[in-house]
Amino acid sequence: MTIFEKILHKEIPTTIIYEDEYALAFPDISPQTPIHILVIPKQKARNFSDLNQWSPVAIGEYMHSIQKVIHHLNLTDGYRIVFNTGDQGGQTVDYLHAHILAGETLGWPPF
Ligand code: D5M
Repeated sequence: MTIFEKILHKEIPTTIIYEDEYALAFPDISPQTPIHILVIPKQKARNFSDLNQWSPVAIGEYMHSIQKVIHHLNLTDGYRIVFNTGDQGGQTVDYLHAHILAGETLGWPPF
């Protein structure tokens, strides 16, 4: 079981920023920006590519939850959403998660 599934099953404590039927949001343990929140789906997926096994409705529900987290955080000055995917994408935890990065002006390109 991945660390994020343990968080989802409340086996590892975290600070819950937002939770609904479809997703859970909590702070990244190693923040890269002043605001750095992770949003994981309650339905299991290894990464963004695995979403091809989900229905469009289920994908929409997860995206809607991410949107609600952003609304809850009141990120009126902007933000970035990142899905690191696979080895070259920099994914280190094999459970789908959206990074929400905010709180300062972000650089581009991101490498
Ligand atoms: O991002 C995986 C992210 O997960 C990375 O930024 C650290 C974070 N992380 C790892 N363990 C925890 C716990 N226990 N709580 C909160 N955040 C955590 P990736 O896109 O896979 O590189």
